Amino acid sequence: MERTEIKQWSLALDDAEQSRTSLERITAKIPNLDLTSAYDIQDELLRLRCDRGEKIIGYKMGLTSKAKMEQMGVRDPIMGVLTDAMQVQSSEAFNVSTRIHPRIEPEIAFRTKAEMRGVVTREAVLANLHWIAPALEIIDSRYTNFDFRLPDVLADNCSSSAFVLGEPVREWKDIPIGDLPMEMKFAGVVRQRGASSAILGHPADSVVALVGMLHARGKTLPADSIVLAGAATAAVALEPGVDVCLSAPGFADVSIRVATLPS
Ligand code: OOG
Ligand code: MG
Repeated sequence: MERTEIKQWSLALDDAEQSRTSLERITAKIPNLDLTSAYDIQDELLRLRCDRGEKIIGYKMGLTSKAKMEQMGVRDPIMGVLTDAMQVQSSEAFNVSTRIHPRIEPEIAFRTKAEMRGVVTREAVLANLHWIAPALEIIDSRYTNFDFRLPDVLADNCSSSAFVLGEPVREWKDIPIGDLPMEMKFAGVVRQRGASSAILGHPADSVVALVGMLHARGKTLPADSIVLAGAATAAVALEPGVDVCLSAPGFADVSIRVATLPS
């Protein structure tokens, strides 16, 4: 794809996000959009955000569980970039009207220590962590009806929108990270129930996959990155006024207050 076209699509996606107006997936117009161009659009999109002062603080993996692959109809894991502007504090209210059609999903977050590159093992990932925390990710596709193919979602920075981290745990050796029950509640009622094993068999393997995917693009995972491993269950649409909470044994509950629409 031509440089000017890469720029145009990144501007269109950025504008969709800022104006909260969805657009038709790119592949409806360009059915053979290749993955390299898709990642180039993602890179350009991040450049626009960084030009506005945002800082890259980590990465997210997506479509790493069967539940998500089935929900979205895309069967390949994807990676996107997290910026500081996407992080929401549990104490703040999240206003749904600042997004197009936000959904929420239960995740595990890692904070890595040293830079990682190339082929790494699960053990190497687990030995290179500052902490592990439960997390809620709010995704918001810039495509109408969340209708996308693999290249579209990559171009759209994998529907990244916001995330809230739970209390980090530094001494996690006694917590079964690889098979952790996870429950996402809406106003106290369980809406999704799953386990961290749904995330590529073990959520640390999602970091392994991320480092491999970055390597394939000539990149490394920087030191001190936050990584969201991918949702353990399908995502659920946020509802104004309905608070969402994620419980996982060994961790404090993490919740997000969802504000009602402004008048
Ligand atoms: C793509 C983002 C997927 C996950 O955890 O699987 C994702 C989407 O569902 O719109 O973040
Ligand atoms: Mg996710």
